[in-house]
Amino acid sequence: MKKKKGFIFDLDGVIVDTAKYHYLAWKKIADSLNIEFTHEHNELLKGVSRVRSLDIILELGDVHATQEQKEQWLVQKNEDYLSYLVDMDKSELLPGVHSVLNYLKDNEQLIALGSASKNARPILEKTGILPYFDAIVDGNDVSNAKPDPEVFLIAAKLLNVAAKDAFVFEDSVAGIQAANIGNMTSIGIGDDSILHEAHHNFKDFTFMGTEFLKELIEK
Ligand code: B16
Ligand code: MG
Repeated sequence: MKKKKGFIFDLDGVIVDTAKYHYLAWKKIADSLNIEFTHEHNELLKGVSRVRSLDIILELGDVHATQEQKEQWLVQKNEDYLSYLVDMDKSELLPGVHSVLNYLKDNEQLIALGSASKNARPILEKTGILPYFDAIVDGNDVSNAKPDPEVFLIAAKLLNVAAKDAFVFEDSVAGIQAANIGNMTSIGIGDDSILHEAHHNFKDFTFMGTEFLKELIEK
């Protein structure tokens, strides 16, 4: 039998579109501080940790704050963000996600999550896809943010696959760079003009035929 391959999924922007909820929660903080925060600004926060996201927003408004104040905003932001997730269910899975997971499981491949989010587990539970994952690596497990490859290296290790047998699905530039630095195959999900460093790119999973997955499995 051929060696199993490792398929590593980013969460936000690949499995679910939580960026819209992150945006709403950060916007409340930004508004209260009179900092202009647009959807374009929100792009800067994709794949970035919660702590770093707050720093970016404060830098946008040239606002300086004590550590204590920052901690308070971080708690407030997360509570607000979690309130948007309360009603989350499988209807929030991005197009094609379920079919890809099913195809990989039907073909006995290994699946991991590689996300910067500390809220990853409840999102996988709510959308009903937790049982598909052989390993979960999230913001609670890493100390270095993407483009550092740490999150994907840990995921590959847990799946017991070599970097050359690991395939990473990512929607952020930093995530694609992290996969490339880790010597893995990067597959951009989204706009190929933004994700041009990826080895392969698809607008979303519905554009990725099973032929492509078959090729990766048999590589
Ligand atoms: P949390 P990903 C990332 O998820 C988001 O893209 C990013 O916007 C967010 O700040 C980060 O998770 C941390 O999320 O506040 O839930 O810990 O794309 O790496 O799956
Ligand atoms: Mg992402």
